[in-house]
Amino acid sequence: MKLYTFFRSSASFRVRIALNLKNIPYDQAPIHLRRGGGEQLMAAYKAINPQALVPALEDNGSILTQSLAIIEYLEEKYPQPPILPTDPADKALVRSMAMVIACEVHPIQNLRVLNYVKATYNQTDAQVNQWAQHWIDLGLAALEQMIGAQSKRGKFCFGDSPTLADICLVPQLGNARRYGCDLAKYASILEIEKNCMALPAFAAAAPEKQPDAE
Ligand SMILES: N[C@@H](CCC(=O)N[C@@H](CS)C(=O)NCC(=O)O)C(=O)O
Repeated sequence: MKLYTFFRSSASFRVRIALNLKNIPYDQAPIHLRRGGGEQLMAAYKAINPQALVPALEDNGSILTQSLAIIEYLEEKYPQPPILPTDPADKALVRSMAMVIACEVHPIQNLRVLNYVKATYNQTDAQVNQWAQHWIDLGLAALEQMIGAQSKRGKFCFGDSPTLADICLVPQLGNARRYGCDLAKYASILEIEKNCMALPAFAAAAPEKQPDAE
């Protein structure tokens, strides 16, 4: 299995966590998102992922893109340990928490979006950071409320073992700090992050632990 990844990419971080949780060995093919204008934009990588985004996973000659699709593929192929609950309502809840991050927050503070906002609307770095902070804050506030509102909260977003929700949440917190968000008001989220990072699967997937880390 080969993961096209960038150490600082939070979507790649998600897949690295899932691979580690399931003890799946894999090789890394680093794609630098800034070097030379961005290796993701080069023809060689666009042949792998026409969206010019990391991650992409190569397995048995197939190339998979979109971190959530990749993680669900891993969940089906390697069901142990599970990262989704079995009850349909619980599963929908975990997916909805994951999607707060993956569908609503992350896409609008992604590198290409921020670059576009900056260049097209002539914004300063401070203004662009403010944009990122706004959307991250909105999502984290909702997630903090969702975590507190359900009865199955344990050490993690849902229950006492990590799920897809934690896999999406933890990498997003790195982005939140990078853009200067104040996380102190999210007590549950910070406690969950601490519990996740105590697990080797999360710790080993962290950006600074990757071979391409700068
Ligand atoms: N929805 C995609 C998002 C992938 C994505 O946005 N990746 C970012 C890094 S976290 C990227 O490759 N950005 C390159 C760019 O913005 O040019 C997924 O979950 O895989």
